[in-house]
Amino acid sequence: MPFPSTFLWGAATSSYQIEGAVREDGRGESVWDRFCHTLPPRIARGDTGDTACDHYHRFREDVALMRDLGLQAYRFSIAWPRVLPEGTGRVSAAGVSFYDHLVDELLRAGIKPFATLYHWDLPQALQDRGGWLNPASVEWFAEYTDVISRRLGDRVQGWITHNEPWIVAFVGHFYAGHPPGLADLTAACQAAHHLLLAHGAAVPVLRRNAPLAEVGIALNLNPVYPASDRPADQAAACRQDGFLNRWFLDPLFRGTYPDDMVALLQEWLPRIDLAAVRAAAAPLDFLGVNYYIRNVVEHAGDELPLRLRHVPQAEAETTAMGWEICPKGLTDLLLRLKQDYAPKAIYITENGAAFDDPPPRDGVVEDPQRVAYLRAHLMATEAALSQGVPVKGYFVWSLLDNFEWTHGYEKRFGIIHVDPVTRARIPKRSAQYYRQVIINSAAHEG
Ligand code: IFM
Repeated sequence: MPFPSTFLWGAATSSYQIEGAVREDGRGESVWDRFCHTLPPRIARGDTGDTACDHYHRFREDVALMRDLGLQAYRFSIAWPRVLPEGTGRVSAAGVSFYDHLVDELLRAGIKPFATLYHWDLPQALQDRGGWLNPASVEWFAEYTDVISRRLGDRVQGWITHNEPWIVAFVGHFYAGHPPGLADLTAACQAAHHLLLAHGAAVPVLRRNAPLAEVGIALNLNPVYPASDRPADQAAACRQDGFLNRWFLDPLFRGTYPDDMVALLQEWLPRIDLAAVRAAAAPLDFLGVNYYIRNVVEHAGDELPLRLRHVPQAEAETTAMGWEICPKGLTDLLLRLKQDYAPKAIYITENGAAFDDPPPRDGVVEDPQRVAYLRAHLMATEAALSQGVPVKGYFVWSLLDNFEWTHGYEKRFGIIHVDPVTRARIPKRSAQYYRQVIINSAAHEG
């Protein structure tokens, strides 16, 4: 696979999924701490992120593993409640120091730090003030961005404002699957709006505090295909694309919400000044693409608001999450992004798969399905690259087996196995494969 020598090879994680140490060094409570500890249990097996991968104590070991893998970049997220335990105001020196040390350790290992500001662990103190439904969340986020980027802006080379704001808005406020656990479409649209405005407020702060860094956002994007060429199915696909993809892409790249979706959802948008979303369109250095699945949809009667049904693909291979494996969807998505939005650059900020791996044997975990998955998706990335899509790098999700939100530790996405009891790390065969890809890519350029 002929990737350019400048192509950046990385891996990604997030704070709540790996750090643990949730009550140490003055860290404040996050919405995920509260969600995990609220009865009845909403997480598989009653798991929590209390200890997770214990990365807070083992980060030096983890950076050494990254260096052994040949990683060139590492995408991690910053836990807002570790930095500002109450969400605003008082800064925790110990919390900031943790990220300071992590960044220095990465740089010593020759690995570029990419920091995500918000990967879902909102301080509970801010949720108690309305969370993303409070218009003040825009200023809260700008304040937090200022505090942490002043401290790390001289060394962190890539900044990502939000990770998957669609999930925060809609899974958190409409499907009730994540905190704050609401089932209210109006609230979800308001949360999405404030997330977009918060992104728009954070970008100039990052420009000021980290003038040499690249700044972007990471979206979960799903290419959507109609199940047939019937006009009703095509319209359903267009609606689903509007809901999942364009609701964020259009504000970020055009400064407006998509007209067709505003018309469809207007009943749920009463308190939103839609025009204000132009503030989300601050120019970005890159778009982060998190790709896992495509959607195949058909029209499903007239129930509101989206009027569609997902059509499972009978022959398709799936991951342990039940997600169809469709590398071609990634190529299609990248080509479409270039054509419709022309981002300056794209990083694949997440891609990877959970499989039911066998236990370690003789110091390795054999995970041939993950190797095949990665190979196919790297080829799909290369196919887009060779057609002119400016993909600059790839971050495998994930470096470590970690806390997969409501699935707890049952679903394992890591290229490094983490023992659930001892937390010992064992690189899987896929880690060896990825290491070889990185070596070959460098060799290719001579
Ligand atoms: O684990 C998550 C991650 O936090 C966000 N993107 C999808 C991953 C797999 O579900």
